[in-house]
Amino acid sequence: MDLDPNRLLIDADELQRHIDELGAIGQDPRTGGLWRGVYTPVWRQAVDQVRRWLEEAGLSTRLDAVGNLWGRLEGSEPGPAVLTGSHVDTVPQGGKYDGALGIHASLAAVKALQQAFGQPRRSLEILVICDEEGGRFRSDFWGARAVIGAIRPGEAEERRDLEGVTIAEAMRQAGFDPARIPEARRDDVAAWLELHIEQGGTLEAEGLDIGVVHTITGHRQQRVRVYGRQDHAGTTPMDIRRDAMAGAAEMIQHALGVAERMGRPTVATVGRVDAEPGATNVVPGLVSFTLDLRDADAARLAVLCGEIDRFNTECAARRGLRVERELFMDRMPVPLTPALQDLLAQQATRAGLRWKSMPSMAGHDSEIMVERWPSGMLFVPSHDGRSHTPAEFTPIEQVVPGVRVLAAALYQLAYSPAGSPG
Ligand code: HGY
Ligand code: MN
Ligand code: MN
Repeated sequence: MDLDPNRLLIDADELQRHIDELGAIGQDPRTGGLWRGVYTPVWRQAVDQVRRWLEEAGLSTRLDAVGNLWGRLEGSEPGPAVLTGSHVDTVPQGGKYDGALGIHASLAAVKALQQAFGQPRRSLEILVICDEEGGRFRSDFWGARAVIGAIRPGEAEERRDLEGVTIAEAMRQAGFDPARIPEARRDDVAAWLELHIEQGGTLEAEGLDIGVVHTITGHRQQRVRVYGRQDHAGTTPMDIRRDAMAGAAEMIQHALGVAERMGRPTVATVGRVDAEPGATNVVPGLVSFTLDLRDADAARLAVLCGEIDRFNTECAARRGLRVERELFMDRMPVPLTPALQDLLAQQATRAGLRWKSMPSMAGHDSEIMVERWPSGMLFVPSHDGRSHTPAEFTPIEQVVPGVRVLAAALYQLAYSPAGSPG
């Protein structure tokens, strides 16, 4: 049976309440920005709050071995489950829609389907992913990689936060056992769908309601360490210094310049710089900076990364410095499942919505899920194209159409006899 997405009852008031209530957990009162790093007390507070909402909706819940939260609506038939959801963690000073809106939308969609059609044929699960941003450990889609079984042995002991705490230690402090990480792997999944804010300005600028994501950008994240010679700021003449800051500054300017010269959609970002010893009157001996490099085209991404690596080596040699690179993430562009793109587009059309097929310059858990099972993503607009900032906002009247499309696609996958995810 073909479902008219506009006939589903979506509770917009409850949606807005959930956005605001979860959006208050981990909020900085000075800025309104959110910080929910994985395994921190506020992260746990947020997970517990969502768990209560899932249970109020009648779903059975569980936390898996890495702290992903699952809410399950049992299907009438045995077999693989249909998953939907997004991540509960945030970047530092983040907004209340990135990740969270996918969780709220999944819950609203499942509740609307349950109310209208009762028990699904296939089990429907909402997945609240523990860590997508890598904001605390630069952990490369930690939660989603655990679900597909792609966490390397020993990785939890290697990755550290800025205080030097390993993921393994943080897991134990939060009540999880790193030795059980492999138990988080799922092998009984039919499909994954994720609703997310666009985080860019295309949909709003073009007056569109829905984005259907065809490709998720290629993405390299690294820390560059520049070693020089620590010296006195007053007595060391400029011409004999081996100044790590002078080298790092030249490298940073060059990296940003390469992306500017390559033009859209290529991007390069230096989000953090640290200097040691970090005193006003000391020439730093070590400067480290993070580099986030992206392009939706693999060849362009290779040019960007290659040019930057070559320059950093040449600049260090010229200035008598040593340069090292620590890679946190190195991912090629990822196409999402065509059959699920078609399904989302079909539902958006059926709902009378204006939609377009588009790439995502943001990384998402869907790029990990699609390694193992059919996966699709839909976007709702971001006001002013802003995200990763407390200014992040999507008016509820632009959220509800996305929930309708998500619900209608989930209906096809989990209720309709024809629902084959492709
Ligand atoms: O950085 C990203 O694109 C995503 O928010 N993790
Ligand atoms: Mn994000
Ligand atoms: Mn996100």
